[in-house]
Amino acid sequence: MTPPNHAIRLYELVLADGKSASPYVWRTRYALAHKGIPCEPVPVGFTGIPGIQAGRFKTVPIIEDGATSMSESWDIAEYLDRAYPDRTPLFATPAENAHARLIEAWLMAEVIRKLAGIYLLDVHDAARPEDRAYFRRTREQRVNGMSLEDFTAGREARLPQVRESLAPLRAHVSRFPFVGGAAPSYADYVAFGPFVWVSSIATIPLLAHDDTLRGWIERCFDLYGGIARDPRMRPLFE
Ligand SMILES: N[C@@H](CCC(=O)N[C@@H](CS)C(=O)NCC(=O)O)C(=O)O
Repeated sequence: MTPPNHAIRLYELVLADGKSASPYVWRTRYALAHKGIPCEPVPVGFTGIPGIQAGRFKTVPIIEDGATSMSESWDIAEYLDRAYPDRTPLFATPAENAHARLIEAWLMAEVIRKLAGIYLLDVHDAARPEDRAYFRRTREQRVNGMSLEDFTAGREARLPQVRESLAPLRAHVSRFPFVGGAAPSYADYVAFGPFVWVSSIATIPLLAHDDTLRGWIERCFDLYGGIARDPRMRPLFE
């Protein structure tokens, strides 16, 4: 099948300054670029999501491709391979899909929770003003009613733990240029999304200046013409 002659519409979660911040949306942006499929980004804030297709979807990314629309980043990635099988595959084998899911499971269990304890208030402060009350209410519910201020208090002292939690990724990319080995794979996009997210909102850098993750992070930022690079990004390294 030839690539679509239309762009796939992608709803992106944007901050007050217009930057797209969601790590899940970034997976999809990279997935589309990987397959060489044009993308038409549509900015939306947290409170704008229920206004898309009469509230059919709860989260972004959401794509619209002709008559097909869907949310959920994994469903989207698998759909793209099904719908555009002649484009570079995201998952050349079922094992690639399974391995990328392991990367996600590790990140969710070991890294993302720790990142939330450092950056949740920064996300609130960077969100569109009209989204802040919603963000605060829903996220404070998720952390057992703690205020975002209390949840992130003393965060500098927890930076060493979150840095340590990235050790498996560090070990892997000191051996291979990408999580996928010689070339970037969907597992790279899953692992890289949180770094774009942090760069979008961080008021303290996540990583030490000499962190060996830097090479891989810069390689990911450079992919596909530097789609995630943005002069408004905040420092990721001390
Ligand atoms: N399982 C979903 C998760 C997506 C997700 O959590 N998106 C967040 C932004 S990072 C969202 O849309 N949140 C909407 C809300 O909080 O109301 C996926 O993989 O696409």
